[in-house]
Amino acid sequence: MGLLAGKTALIFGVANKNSIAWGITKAFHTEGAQIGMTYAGEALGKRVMPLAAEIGCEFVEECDVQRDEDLDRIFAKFGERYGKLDILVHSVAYARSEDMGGRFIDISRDGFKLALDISAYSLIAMCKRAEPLMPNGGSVMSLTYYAAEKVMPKYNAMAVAKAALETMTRYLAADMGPRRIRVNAISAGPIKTLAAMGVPGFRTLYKSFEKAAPMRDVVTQDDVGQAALWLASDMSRMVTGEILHVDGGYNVLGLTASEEELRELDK
Ligand code: 0WD
Repeated sequence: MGLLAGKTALIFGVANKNSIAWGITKAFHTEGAQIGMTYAGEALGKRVMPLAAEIGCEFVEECDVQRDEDLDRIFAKFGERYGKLDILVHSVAYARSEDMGGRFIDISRDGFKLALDISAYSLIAMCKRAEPLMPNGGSVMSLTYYAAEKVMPKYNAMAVAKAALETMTRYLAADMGPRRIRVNAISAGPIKTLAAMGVPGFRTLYKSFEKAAPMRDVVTQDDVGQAALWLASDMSRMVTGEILHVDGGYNVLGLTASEEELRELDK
């Protein structure tokens, strides 16, 4: 019996086979969950449909998380089809390129609103619709990044969105806990995905991460998938409101130096 046998999961944010959400989807599928997937826009649909077919997923819906009517339709349809929802995954983020990079003080009002709406508010909108489908409790999770905690070059508007997402994780956990619904976030180390490649300087950041992280390795979609599996399963039944770092320990460092640079300290 799989860890998620008998459970249903709705996953937002598979764009292609490199998406973190796809790593999570594969892990859930292997452990027996019934999975529903959504994708943003027709172009991505072409990439997502074959992936859904790979795991025999029959619930694949187009969804722009900025549109309440899309969310209403998807949650209603999921409820009709499966009767309940056990696991909700939010793996969605967007900020305009001009609001990632450049100077922080140049973020526009509209760009700020857009990044916060898509990358953070959407989690509240999803939880609101998921709750009635979780009468026996459930597990909600989203994806965040270290830029919410410490200044990372270029993240600007996205960093603020992630900070909101992390605070929301705690408030949602407190709000939904009495209904046995847990809400957590995974703070993943840098992973080469479509969204990440849009971050100016991502390649440089990616290389320096591997050299400095205590585990001396990069994080993969599958690493995040395994952590998500734990959060989704009953093994984490009393864990809520947490930001779980899946980053090879990078966030504990005060000095992020390569091994070479660390050797310099001995001289
Ligand atoms: O290094 C990384 N890749 C990290 C990503 C490190 C730590 C956290 N994350 C987070 C991201 O910020 C995001 O919240 O993980 C989540 C998933 O991102 P990803 O897997 O890195 O990127 P990607 O495969 O591109 O999926 C994000 C998707 C979008 O893809 P594109 O590339 O088209 O923006 O979010 C979706 C879309 O599928 N998305 C939307 N979905 C519904 N409605 C919308 C929208 N309006 N906008 C973007």
